[in-house]
Amino acid sequence: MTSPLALLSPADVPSQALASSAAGQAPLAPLAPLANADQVVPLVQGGFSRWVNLDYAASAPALRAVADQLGSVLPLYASVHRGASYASEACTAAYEAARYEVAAFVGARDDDVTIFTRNTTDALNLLASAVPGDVVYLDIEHHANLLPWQARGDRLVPARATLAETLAAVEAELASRPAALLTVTGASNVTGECPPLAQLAAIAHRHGARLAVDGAQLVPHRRVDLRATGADYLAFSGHKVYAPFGAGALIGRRDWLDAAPAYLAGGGAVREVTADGTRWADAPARHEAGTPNVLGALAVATACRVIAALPAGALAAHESALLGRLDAGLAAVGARVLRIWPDAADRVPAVSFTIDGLPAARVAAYLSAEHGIGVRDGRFCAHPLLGRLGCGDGAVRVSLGLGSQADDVGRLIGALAQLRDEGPRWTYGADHRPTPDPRPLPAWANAPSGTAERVTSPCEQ
Ligand code: ALA
Repeated sequence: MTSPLALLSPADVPSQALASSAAGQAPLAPLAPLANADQVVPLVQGGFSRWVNLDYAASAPALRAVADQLGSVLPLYASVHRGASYASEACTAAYEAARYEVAAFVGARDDDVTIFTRNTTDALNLLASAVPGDVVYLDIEHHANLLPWQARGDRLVPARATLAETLAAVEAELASRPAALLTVTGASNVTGECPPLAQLAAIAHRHGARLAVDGAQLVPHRRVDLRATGADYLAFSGHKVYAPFGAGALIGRRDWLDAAPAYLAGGGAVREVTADGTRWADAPARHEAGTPNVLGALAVATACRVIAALPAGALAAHESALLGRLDAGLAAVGARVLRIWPDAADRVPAVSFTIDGLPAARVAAYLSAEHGIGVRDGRFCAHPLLGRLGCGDGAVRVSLGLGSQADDVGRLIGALAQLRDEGPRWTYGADHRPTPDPRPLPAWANAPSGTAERVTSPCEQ
């Protein structure tokens, strides 16, 4: 048998498969080269298909520029802030330059601090450890911007039927009792809807609170400017901005972060340690104990540079054109698209939907198995929101980004129409997985025994 890795080489794909998938791309072709261009995946019925990645909201593919940059750095990779070697000095300079670059990318104020974290969840947990007072949050949030506040016993405001009413409810809550912080998503990871950040910052500030923004789903699609919006904190993840190397960032006001206990106790976070006690460093070092993820931070900075270099408005125009096609296609196949608010004017390209009579998990499995289309299904780590939207059993989410093309949307809608009109052509088990599933995993995905174990996380339910 041919090795699974060889099977996944584009060279092995029948040329008509690539040719047919290339048809109809123009004019909405990828805006920047990706590291996985022309990747193919096996299909259950045999053969291969260009991988149609419609799951950018979970984790976006790496930019080619990011992968190349890390390749250039690796020969001189060394630890930062800890060595006198040429390599260590080069890496330290690059790491601190990355911090500066990320801060500039999000319009940080001169006295803001930028802390490299693992991801958005890590950044928001760090912020939660530093807020000196009550926090007000909504029930539409991803668990990353919900569980840290729930754990502290903070104040939940249920979203209302409209965005306008929700803003009024938030304002009423802040007016009723002082809070230190209002925290909101910049864009819903379920519906793509974007609350108005400048307006929320004004509401928070009117009542003596600060505004934190979960930027995980917003930063990949819109330029977020802390200065211009007045937002006080922004958290985001590298893996959603085409830099999937394990780093994220928290950027914002320095005072709370300088006063907070060190997020992790360890080397690099201190000024002086004696047998009796420790004098901690200020942020960012205070919250970056241990050897930092230098390559991850450089990856984030490189991705920010690539996105910043796109022509003004190009990304939003590209994604909005694709979103328009997606909306129209989903309506044509009878999908029920989830929305939180009828009056949210701005949306990033993440759309969740259900199809009557078809479990979300079955739809997602079918798209992958028979068409090579990757989407996410489930409750998207936003269980309260899915409950509020009447989707306790989950939904299907399609999400796009700068590497998406018109053909991706066309292939999705064609596959859904086929499912509606003819049903699946393969058999699926009670767990909705294709049965049998003859698709080999690549060698690197197999456990040493040769059998890949599939781990199911609660988020997938
Ligand atoms: N937060 C990511 C998502 O919504 C993982 O899919």
